Amino acid sequence: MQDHSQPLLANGIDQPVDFSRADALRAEVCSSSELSFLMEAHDGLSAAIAERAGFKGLWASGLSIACSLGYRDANEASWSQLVDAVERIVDSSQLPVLVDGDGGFGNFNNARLLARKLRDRGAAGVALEDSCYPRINSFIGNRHPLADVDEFCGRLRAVQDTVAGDLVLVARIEALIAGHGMHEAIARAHAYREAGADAILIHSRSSSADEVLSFTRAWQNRLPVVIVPTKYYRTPTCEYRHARISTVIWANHSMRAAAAAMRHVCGRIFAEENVAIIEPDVTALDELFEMFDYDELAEAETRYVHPDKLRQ
Ligand code: SPV
Ligand code: MG
Repeated sequence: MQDHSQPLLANGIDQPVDFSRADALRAEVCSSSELSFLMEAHDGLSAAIAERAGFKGLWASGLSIACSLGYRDANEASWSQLVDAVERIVDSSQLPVLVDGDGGFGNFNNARLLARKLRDRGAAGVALEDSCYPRINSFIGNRHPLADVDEFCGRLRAVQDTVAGDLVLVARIEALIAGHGMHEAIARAHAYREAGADAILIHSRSSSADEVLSFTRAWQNRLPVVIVPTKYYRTPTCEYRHARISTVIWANHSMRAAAAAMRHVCGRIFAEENVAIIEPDVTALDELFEMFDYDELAEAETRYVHPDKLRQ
């Protein structure tokens, strides 16, 4: 198993630096006074592309990873499949990765096992939501049973006792999703802070940011606030700065972009029975070779392969 306490180059070569990816994520989510952004990734390619776009951190989205595997976001993928996907994301960029851990795949014991495995694969943080196993994507249907507060606090405490300092722990509140209102959301935020969370993710399915912004006014940044504006996407980002929100997660947009692009390209190729027409729409092979540093491989071959056997 690789030691991920230090960042890695995309090709897995250690790079000496003096802080870990968890430190980098903590700086983004917990310490920075600037608004931070985490970009969704669901595989190595999406991670590498997000890094090149300039993002400082990644969100390993449960929805997007499930979609890319052909599963529903309903705990159909197992915790070990999630951990495997996260490893590819981690190895394909140097960015800190906050992993969507759903509810932790069970009770406190499953949650702490998941956290330990994510830490071992190089994740920088895990977000755990106060849902019941099996859970379903927050935007589907109206039945989202909330976990008992004390039981969920036990999950958070178990994770902190297992990986304290090695992973940033984000407690995600589903009270607004489940229709329980602001009072319940704030009460849960207090409880999760007591239980050792490093940040609070307040989730909302509203098409306006009003309820998230009213949460931040009541919460007063007792812990940093993370939001996911998938449904209230029209809100200008300056409103989040004004509300002193810590971190915005763009939660699923690379996966949705990929789905749209694949649908377009497949449709055209099927109709045309030819690929000439879509060549300008697809990434050049040389760009992909450059992204994954094929030059490094060629250079390594000159050191490790007998000169007579080198590829021309
Ligand atoms: C995910 O990306 O899987 C999330 C965020 O949990 S959302 O789908 O918006 O609930
Ligand atoms: Mg999710």
